[in-house]
Formats: sequence, structure tokens, C-alpha cells
Amino acid sequence: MTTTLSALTQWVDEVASRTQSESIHWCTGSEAEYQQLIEQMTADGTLSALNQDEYPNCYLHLSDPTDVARVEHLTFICTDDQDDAGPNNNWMAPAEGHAKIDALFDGAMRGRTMYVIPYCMGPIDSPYSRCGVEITDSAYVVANMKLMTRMGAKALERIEREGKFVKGLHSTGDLDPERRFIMHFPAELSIKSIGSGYGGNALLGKKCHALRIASYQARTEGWLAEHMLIAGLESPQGVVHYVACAFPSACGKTNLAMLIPPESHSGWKVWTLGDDIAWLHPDKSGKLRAINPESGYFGVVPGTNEQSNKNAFDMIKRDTIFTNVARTDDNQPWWENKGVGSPAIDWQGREYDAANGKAAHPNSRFTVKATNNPSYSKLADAPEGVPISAIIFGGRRKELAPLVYQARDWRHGVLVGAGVASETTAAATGAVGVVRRDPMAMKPFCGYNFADYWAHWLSFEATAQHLPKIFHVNWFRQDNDGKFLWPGFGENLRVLRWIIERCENRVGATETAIGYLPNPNDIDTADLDISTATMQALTSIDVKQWQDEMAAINEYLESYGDRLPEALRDECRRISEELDAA
Ligand code: OXD
Ligand code: MN
Repeated sequence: MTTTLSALTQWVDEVASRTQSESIHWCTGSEAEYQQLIEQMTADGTLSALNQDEYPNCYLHLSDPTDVARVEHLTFICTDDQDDAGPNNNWMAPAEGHAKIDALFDGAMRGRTMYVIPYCMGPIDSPYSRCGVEITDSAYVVANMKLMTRMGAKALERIEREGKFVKGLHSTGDLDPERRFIMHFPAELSIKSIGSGYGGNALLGKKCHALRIASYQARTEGWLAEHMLIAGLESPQGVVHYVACAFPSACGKTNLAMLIPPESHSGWKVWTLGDDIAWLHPDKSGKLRAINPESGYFGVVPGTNEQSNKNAFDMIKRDTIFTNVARTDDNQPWWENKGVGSPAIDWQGREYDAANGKAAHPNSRFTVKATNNPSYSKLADAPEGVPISAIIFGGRRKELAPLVYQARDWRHGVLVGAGVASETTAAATGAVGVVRRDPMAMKPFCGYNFADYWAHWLSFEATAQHLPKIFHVNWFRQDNDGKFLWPGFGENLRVLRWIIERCENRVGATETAIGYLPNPNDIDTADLDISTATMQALTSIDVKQWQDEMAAINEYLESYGDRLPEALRDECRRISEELDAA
């Protein structure tokens, strides 16, 4: 397979000559190709087969121990004007960025095969989808891209038809963290990544294309590329509402997207459309419609068990690539809080010894096709996407943020999103558990200046008539002893029900300075072991704490200077004044 598109041939030739690759493989995306890659990687030690009786078609990859998460400090947005990248991004001038990274690509693929992966982000025939081509020297990346995207011949046909595609160049290089960079050139629709073979650093369709480059494209084209799960909530009466939820990395998006209704909610169903990324487009009728650009999940493994996420637990029992988990003595994958089995070999391939720390890396992952999910929604393949009733922001906050509240309107909702903060997790390198601002859960992923991004969000008020209602949730409130106040997981459906009822104007709420809070009795807690006092605590605000929070949000927003939309400044002032008056 080659291509009739001369821009693509020319780029492939240029890369081959710079990187000195030994051979070129054009990926067809066929099952046979996938199996051949798996065989090749099990033969050369990149993968090892797991227990095929218990985990058919499952394999394990152990990455370099210095290459286990996204590297935000080595991720750059290269725009002519530094202000276009904004204080939320590391910046380099495009010429400097190219020069720096091209020098690392010189000869980087000597002796290696260069894979050309045409892919489509989104249903292959959707007008909302966008295509790209990733060139990589990693067979592991090819296999993951096969699971995560619509990859191969059909995508190439679309690329040839459209003539436009995002160029993603990747090499694992020598894995030296000193020679590792992830660079984005939004104006050129191009990405260059070297020195890592891990997740979002290397599977360029995901964070690099579907969020950083896409958010930039979406701004000029009038849509939104967001770090959001998409799920359909079906009531016993058969009414389905679709919600899009933005939570920072490793805050339970996958669990929520695959939620299993608790026994008390028989008749309810949750359908998964996506667990990480949503592209939202206003349609002709003024509604926002969502597609999931991905076709698979790259999910955090530790903590996945029969109770927390049975759908995922079952889904990853076959056809899954595991990265950096431990193994039992009969070669089954193992991770902390799996609930069964015990580790024999840790994620670094050593005999398990508790003195060495966790058996599975906290950011160990599964890669699996979305169609393996028992709650997979066929509408995930619908070219027109699904209409979104509610946008839900959230974060991991021990205190302050109530279980749920609703923004007054779109403009206030944009402020609620801009003010999202969360405790950091193992999904990125760096300290864990520190509260940081993560507006719209997009801090690591917005491809341009946040101030312009908020202005873009605000602009929808003028163009779309039936915008979703906006909410904020927090499943992670703790008491003074560090005990979670809310049971979480499947029980979160109770909160989602309140959200739907609000969307249908079927339930009242208490108006406060920060938005509409549920009357505690309106959240159904039947069969839950939760006291009235706890529900009161979860559905009320501490005015003093919120005054401090608004001051902190204001200070954060002001750090964006003159580009900060005046509407956000006004919203902030309004809320602070109302808190002062309360
Ligand atoms: C992810 C992340 O891998 O957000 O989805 O880090
Ligand atoms: Mn994510």
C-alpha cells in the first residue's frame, strides 16, 4: 500500500531520509496485520503473552522505567507569537522547535522499520471527524493505534479524498529523558514527538491530535475539542439523556462512562460513547452534538475491580494490551485493588517485593477496543453524534466543592469550568495529591491560550440556542478522618438523576452565590448508608471557604492579563459580592 496523495508521499520520503529508517510499512489496519505485529513483538520481547486461558489475546508490555506517564514539562506548543500559546503552555518559536527536535530525529530510525499509520479520529463517515497520519518506529504504537483509532485503508481513502491531514511524527529515540520532547505546531497541523513510547506521548491521535491540535482547529472552525467522557443515561421509561463530563486525568472518567446502575436502580442503563475525549459541534437546530474521536480506551488499571467497574474488569479479560502491570505466578495480569490473586512479578519484571513499592505502576494502563465494552453504545459510530443535555465538570477535592451544583447559565458555567481545580494524579510525572487549577480538565491539553479558549467557549452563547446545562460534581469529599463522604462509583447515578431532572425542569433547587444546589431530599439516598448530616454537608457551602476560593480563582484568571474575557471577570465579581452579602 502506498498513496496517491503527493503531499503524503513527499512527507513520508522526507521523514525516511531524515530518520534513515531501514524499511517503510504502510499500515492497512487489518486483523492479520495486528496479529502479525503481536507475533513480532512477542518474538522480540516488546510484549509477553499473558495466561491465554484466563486472558485470551492479552499481552503485557513493560515500558522503560523512566517512561511511564505523560511529560507535561517537555510538551510544547510552537506558535509564532508566544501569547497565542498562553501561560498555560510551554512555548517555543516554530523554527526553534523544528530545529531542536529535527536534530534528534536525524538518523533516529536507523535499522528500524518506519510505520505509516493513516487514521481517522471519529466515525469514518462523520463530517465531524478529522484525519491524521502518524509515522512511528514503534510496533507497540501501531498496535495501540489500531485499538484506539479507526486506522488503515479506509482512513487513507478519506485522507486522499480530503487532501488534508494532521502530520504526526514519532520515534522512541533512545528513551533518554534529556532527549524527550513532544512538540505541536498547530498552524501547520503537525506534531513531532521523540524519546518516549508511552501513552499520550506516543499515541499521537489521542492528546496531541484530538485535544491539542483539535482544540486549536476547533476554535477557528466553531466547535469544541474537550477532555470529556460521553455517556447515555437511559431511564426505565426508555428516555436517554447524553452527558459530557470533564474531569482531570485519573479522576474516574472511565468508571463513570461505564457505570453499572446499582441494584436499587434496576431499569436504568448507562451507555458508553467515550471515556476521555469529546468533540462537540453545534448542529443546525442549535444543539451541541458530540462524537468520540477515539475507538478504544487507554485506561488506568489499578483500582479496576468487580465493584468499582465491573464492565471494565470484564472487558479487559480479552483482546487487551496491558502496560506496566504486575503478574501472578500463573501469568495473569495483576494490579493494586484488583480484588483477586497476588503479585509474583512486578511492573519492572522483578520478583515482587513489597519493599520495592507497588506491584503495578500507579499509571499502568489497558488498551482495548471500545466495542469490547459490555455497555458500548452503537451510537458511538453514528456520524451525526449524540445531542448533549448536560456538561458536567468535576475534580478531586477533599473539601469545599459540594457533591453537585448547577451553573446559573452558560456564562456562569464557563466560569465554573475555568475554575476547576483538582488534586494531581499519577497520569503525569510530578507530585501527586497537590491541588492545581485544571480549567475544563484541559490544563495539559489546550493547544492555545486559555484566555482565548474561554472566549471561544463564551462565544457559543451567541451562536447556539439550546446549549446544554452546566454542572459541577465532586465525588471525593472527605471527613476529618480522610473517609469519603459519598460512596461514589455506581451510586453516582443518583446524582446524575438529579442532573437529568434539572435538565427536564422537573426538580427545584436552592439558589446560592455559587449556583443551584440540590435540596438534600431531592437526591435519592434510599438504601444508602448515609446520614442526613452528611447529605447536608454534601449539599451546602461554607461561605468563608468559597470567598477564599473565589479570590484564588480570580487571581488565577487575572494571571491571563488583558486577554481574559471581561465576562469572566464580571461573573467572578458577581459571585464574590453575593458571597460577601450572604
Ligand atoms: C489520559 C490522561 O491518559 O488524561 O487519558 O492522562
Ligand atoms: Mn485523559
